[in-house]
Amino acid sequence: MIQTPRSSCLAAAVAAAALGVTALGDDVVKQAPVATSETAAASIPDVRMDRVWPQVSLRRPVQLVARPDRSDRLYVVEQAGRVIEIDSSDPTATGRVVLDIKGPVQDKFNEQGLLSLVFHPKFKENRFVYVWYTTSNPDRNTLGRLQAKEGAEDGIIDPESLTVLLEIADPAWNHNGGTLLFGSDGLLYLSTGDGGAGNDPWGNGQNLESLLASVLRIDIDHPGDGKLYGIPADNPFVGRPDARGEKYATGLRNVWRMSFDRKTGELYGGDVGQNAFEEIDIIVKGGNYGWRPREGLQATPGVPDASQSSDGFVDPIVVYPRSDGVSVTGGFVYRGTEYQSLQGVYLYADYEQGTMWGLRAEGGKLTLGPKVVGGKRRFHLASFGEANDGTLFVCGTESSADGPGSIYRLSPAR
Ligand SMILES: [Ca+2]
Ligand SMILES: [Ca+2]
Repeated sequence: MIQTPRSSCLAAAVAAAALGVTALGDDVVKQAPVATSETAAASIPDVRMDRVWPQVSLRRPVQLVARPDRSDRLYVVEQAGRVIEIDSSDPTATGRVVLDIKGPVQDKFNEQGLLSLVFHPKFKENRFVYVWYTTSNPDRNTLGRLQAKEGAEDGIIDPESLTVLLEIADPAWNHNGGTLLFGSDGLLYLSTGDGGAGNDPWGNGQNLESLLASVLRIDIDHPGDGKLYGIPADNPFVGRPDARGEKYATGLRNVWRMSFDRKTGELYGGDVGQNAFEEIDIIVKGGNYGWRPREGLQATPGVPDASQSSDGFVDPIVVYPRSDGVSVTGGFVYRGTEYQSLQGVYLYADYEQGTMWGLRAEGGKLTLGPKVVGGKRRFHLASFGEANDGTLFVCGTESSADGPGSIYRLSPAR
């Protein structure tokens, strides 16, 4: 059953009512069964959320990352500037603090803090991790590198090793991106926000000389030109005097979460909207995603360069309006081997409403969905996370943005 984003919430409520389930109650939102004529490969299953590691105490968890060389270790980023390590083989794990950089991290306003962490693909050899955070005096968005310890202190990340690799002046407290990822090309990808405020008042979205409102791609292993990183020669704007070579894609308002599809290498991003539409984008090299002239597929009201036209802009593969949510949390394409029915489904959610959707796409085009697959009412779904075996999790807070933090494991509902 294909549902449009606009109708999906209502359809979910109707379907839940038909099943005798209280729609949008505290429990996982139940869905009507998919049509039996659909094959597993061409359908989208409902998704259940099972609470895991309830004894780990978390404050504002915003990301869950797998340690590449230890499949039994998950790292959870707390927004204030801590990282909690969980022994994922132990259901009664309590977690341990492996990093505390609350000092340099500025966590004053809702969208500030330690926002992302990524392990170097060769972490086992070099012990490097990278962090993206906001800092103050003056306000900056910052990419830092840290090193983890070995031996008896294995897993502990040394705060004294913090080295700042890149800083971007930040004109406002909101819209700070951002996800750090390594591509299969070994390069570091980073999403930045447009700077903040409303209507992109500094015009960063369409300014190729700004590192804001972008996905950046840099070579962390080969520094050069007086920087602590290198610029890949095949980045799309390299050699242009009117553009920053770090830019990989532009015209993005605030990609909070993005991920690579392990199988296809496609980069999926959830670009948080302003007053009207949230969007999911497949982010390609040199792509311009239209902010601020466009929000989703519409001309942005109240800006001088508003444009309905998609000329020169890459359209999102999915948008959803304010009636369905207010802040998109981009997720992952499921590529684990445990659940065949979820294979190839891209999951994403709304941070405020806790609704979760699934879709299928091929070659950058939507092929099925989106469909409401579940979620949890009043759960603030900050991030999805992917274990080394492809198992997907979500983390967030209960009841409010400052409520108790929790983690759920995802699986097909039946
Ligand atoms: Ca900002
Ligand atoms: Ca856009």
